Amino acid sequence: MEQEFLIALGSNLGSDHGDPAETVKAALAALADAGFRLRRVSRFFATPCFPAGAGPDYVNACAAVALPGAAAPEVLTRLHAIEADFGRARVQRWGSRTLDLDLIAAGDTVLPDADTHAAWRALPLEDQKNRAPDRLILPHPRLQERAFVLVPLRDVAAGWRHPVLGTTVAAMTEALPEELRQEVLPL
Ligand code: PH2
Ligand code: MG
Ligand code: MG
Repeated sequence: MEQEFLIALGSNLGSDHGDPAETVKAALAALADAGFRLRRVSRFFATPCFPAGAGPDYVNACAAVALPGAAAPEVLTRLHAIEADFGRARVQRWGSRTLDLDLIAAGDTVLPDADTHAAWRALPLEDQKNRAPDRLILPHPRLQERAFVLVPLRDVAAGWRHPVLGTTVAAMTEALPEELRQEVLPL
């Protein structure tokens, strides 16, 4: 079967396409225009900015997509091109953004290798703020902690199993503290 890519979409500033929700909607159209096959798209959710107080609330969503013949690096290149089209400037880590497209997973691919993946997963929060990987790490090393990723992801890939942790999206979502899950509100 074709590899399936899981993508997280987010905006907390809006863009030429409109407010954050309209921007996320336009981004889905842009993905299709760029050759992605949108297999499943989640509901849109309003989510408090992480870290708290660092900016306006986000609109987040997730999509399960295919890009025939492409592997993860090519997908990432296309996501960055769409972000640039939407006026995304990479100013500050975790800063506000017109459009953020994150590659969360590529089937059961682990990149660059299990040890490096474990090291990034274990990175303390203080270091996370200052250190960004210069290589593609898959699955996304923080996915299991983030309600704004997991709750939308559950709409499109509840049964996807994390290739390192061995748990499904449904189980990872259930494992989140209740108060974090409840902050993620369908629009
Ligand atoms: N993305 C970030 C930083 N903080 N907070 C929310 N709620 N949603 C996001 O998508 C998000 C964030 C960096 O990409
Ligand atoms: Mg990003
Ligand atoms: Mg992001």
